[in-house]
Amino acid sequence: MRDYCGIIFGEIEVVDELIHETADGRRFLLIHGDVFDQVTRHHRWVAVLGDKAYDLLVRLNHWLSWGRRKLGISGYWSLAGYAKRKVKTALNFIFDFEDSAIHHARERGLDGVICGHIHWATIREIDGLSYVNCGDWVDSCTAIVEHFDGRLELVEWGMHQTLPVLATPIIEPEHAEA
Ligand SMILES: [Mn+2]
Repeated sequence: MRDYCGIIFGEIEVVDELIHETADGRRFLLIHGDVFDQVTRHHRWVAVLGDKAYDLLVRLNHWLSWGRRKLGISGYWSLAGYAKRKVKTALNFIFDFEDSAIHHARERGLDGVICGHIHWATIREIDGLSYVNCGDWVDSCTAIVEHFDGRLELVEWGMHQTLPVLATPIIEPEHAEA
């Protein structure tokens, strides 16, 4: 997609990254996040293998969902999500990714980072900065919304209830004055 950077479709401009200021004055680095992924950066073949495995899990889940519906079990359940929660290496990968993203945001003097890439939705505080991941729309079906007061919330498609917001607004003195 980087080949399309700079292209504008109506009100939508394709950019590599953006500094987003929320309504309450917090500054976030808005970025896809692959730059924080040591695997895709240094071990291309592992990334390709992982991509194929993920595709397979999403496909298997399609049949599993069908079976669950036939059995009258309601609600969406993600096999890939289950695998990610259970496999220690996957969790370590997620934590390394989050740390790398937060480290990058801190170096740039920002309040946090909003990214995606790893298909793992969350809003967390890490060492005083906000780590926000929108997840994905192919399996977990999650997104991040900003309320008019600047509060960020993780929303899940098809769920009546939304996940609790773990990020508390951080207003730095310099932003409060503005
Ligand atoms: Mn990606």
